Amino acid sequence: MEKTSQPTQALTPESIDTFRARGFLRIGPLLDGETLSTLRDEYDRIFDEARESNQFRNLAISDTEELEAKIDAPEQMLQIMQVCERSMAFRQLLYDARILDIAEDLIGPNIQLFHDQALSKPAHHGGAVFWHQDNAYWRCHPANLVSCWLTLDDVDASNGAMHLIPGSHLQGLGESHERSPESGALLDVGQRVDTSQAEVVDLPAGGALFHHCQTLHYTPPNATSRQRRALAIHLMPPGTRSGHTGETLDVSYARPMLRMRF
Ligand SMILES: O=C(O)CCC(=O)C(=O)O
Repeated sequence: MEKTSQPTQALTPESIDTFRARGFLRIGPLLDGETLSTLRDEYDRIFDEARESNQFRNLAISDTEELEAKIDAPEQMLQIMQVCERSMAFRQLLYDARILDIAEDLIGPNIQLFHDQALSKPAHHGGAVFWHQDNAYWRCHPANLVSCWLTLDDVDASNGAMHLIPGSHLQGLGESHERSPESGALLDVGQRVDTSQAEVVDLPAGGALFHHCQTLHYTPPNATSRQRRALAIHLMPPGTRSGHTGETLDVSYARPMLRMRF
């Protein structure tokens, strides 16, 4: 754990104001070439292993354990939770000052991991992640979590860049997002979203975008010949409670403290 008493200021006051008003902030390039190359290798290894051991989900289809169903589905929105428990490189990334300094400016000096996840849209048949607010699923209190979304490939609208609605974090949709009873796939709340307001954030490989846990966002399918590998690190102040259990999300190997200031 990084232990330091000197607060840093990674963002300008204008950038912090932008995040507060709009619910997201494009950082742009964040990872250096060596880190990017290591993480790409590890990402591919983790996905190969996850396919072999059937330890991944395809969010584009109903929640099934059947490997063939997941692999043979026409659309692939592949998710692996807690890559930081499968790879030291991804665990080390959690403590990266380039990420934590920005998070500190957005959620305060004490930072705990909620969880991380790898989100892969393969070339040609990458599936969408429908419009949603993360905290509609998580129901964390207080709703003061921030996600760092990192891209390991160049990402634009054609291969799955994030679309976000500015200011949408300021009000919840008032309902949780359910899974479709027919397909089990995540329900698209798009019909309740004024998508004309959406902004698309392009990122280079090694780029980062931070968004608030209530910001409405969506990523489109990937029909290009370019894969889109991404990673989301979800961060929270210690003491955050689960709305599902009412319990504090205690510090553990799965949810380590990443930064504390004394
Ligand atoms: O990577 C994606 O396509 C979706 C990511 C996402 O929804 C998130 O980070 O909350």
